[in-house]
This record gives sequence, structure tokens and C-alpha cells, in this order.
Amino acid sequence: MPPSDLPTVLLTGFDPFGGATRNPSSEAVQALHGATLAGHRVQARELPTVFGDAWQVLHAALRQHRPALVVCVGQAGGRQGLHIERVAINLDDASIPDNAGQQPRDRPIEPGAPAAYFSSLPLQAVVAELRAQGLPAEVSNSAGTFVCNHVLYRLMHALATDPEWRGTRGGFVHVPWLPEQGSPSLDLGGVVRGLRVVVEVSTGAIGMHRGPVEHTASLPS
Ligand code: PCA
Repeated sequence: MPPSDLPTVLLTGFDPFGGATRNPSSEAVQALHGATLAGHRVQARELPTVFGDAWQVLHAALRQHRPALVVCVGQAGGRQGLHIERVAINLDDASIPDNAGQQPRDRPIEPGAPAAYFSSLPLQAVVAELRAQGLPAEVSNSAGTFVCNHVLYRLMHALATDPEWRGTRGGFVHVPWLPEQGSPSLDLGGVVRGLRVVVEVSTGAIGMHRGPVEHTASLPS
């Protein structure tokens, strides 16, 4: 099968924010752009670290590529290992300005929509496989209240409510600083290896025997 006939995996990272000059999330997904992974073709995109705009770029990429799997990736300085996010909450509350100078406080993302959505990645299986391959990883119960949570919420809201995306899996991975950014850290090679595992497990290619698939229902509003 020529590569263009393969189902697509969409990976996104963010541009540097908060005065940083690098963001490992974007560098790692770009390293996988064009790869064939677990029978899927990888498309990578950089999202701006900007409330609203980040979702516009992701939504356009969804419409262009119609992926079977979407994994958004962001940097979470101070965290150790790969954090596979379980949930996004319906709240923007920024402790620093985004890259457009916006700093929403205590603001719902989608007024009237559910309080939260769960990721539809097989969280426990992903973490088990990452650890089996020597990479530090855990399930995280908070993606924060900055742009990463905003993007995960809007992604999962779209996947849950728009019949166009029925059957598409989505989720979010936070990655640590690079060694030159601070400690704890993970080098770029480790992040890239980790994302490959996330895709392989989430597409069912490996490791599903290691843990249950999480259910995907949203919480009641
Ligand atoms: N991390 C931020 C936004 C962009 C990024 O890489 C976050 O955790 O919200």
C-alpha cells in the first residue's frame, strides 16, 4: 500500500512559551513527521501556545488529515517522565500570559458543556509499555489549566459531540524539560522513543495485553 493510503496519526507539539527558546514537544513530533508507525502515516503539526488559536490550527489539521488517532503533546517543566493525561477540564485559568498576551482567569472553555472529558487513549497499557521499555511514565490526573488543557478539552469535546470524528481516538502527553532546560529532564531521543510507544500501543500494534483500555465517556455536566 502506498503511504498515502495508510490511516493517519496526527501528532501535535507546541511552540516555546513563557520566555523559553525551545519546546521539546514540537521538536519530538517534528522528528516523527512522515514516519510510518504501526501501519499509520504520521503527520506532525506545531500549535501556537495561544488560547483559541491552538485549537483552530488543530481543527484545521483534523479536517485535512482525518486521523484515526490524535496525540497532542506539550511541555510540563518540573514533571518527571512522560505524563499520559487522563482528563481535561472545562476551564481556562492561566498563571502566565500565552504567546499572544492573553491570560484568562477562571473562564469556562465551552460554557454549558460538560465539566470534563476523559482521554480515549489506553492509559494504563501505554504507561506499562513505556516502563517496560525503560522510559519513566505515569498516568496524570491533571493537564493543568493553561493552553495544553484547553487543547485537550476542545479536542475531546469535538470527538465526543461531532459525528464527523466518530471512532477517532485522542489524548495528550506532557513531556519533561530537555536536560538544558532544567531538571528533572528527558533527552529528545527519549521523548521521541516514548511517543512512538504511545502511538504503537494506542493503535493496538503492541502492548494491549498489559492493561485495560480506559472507558471514554465524559463526566456529566
Ligand atoms: N505546555 C503548556 C502549553 C504549551 C506547552 O508546551 C501547558 O502545559 O499548558
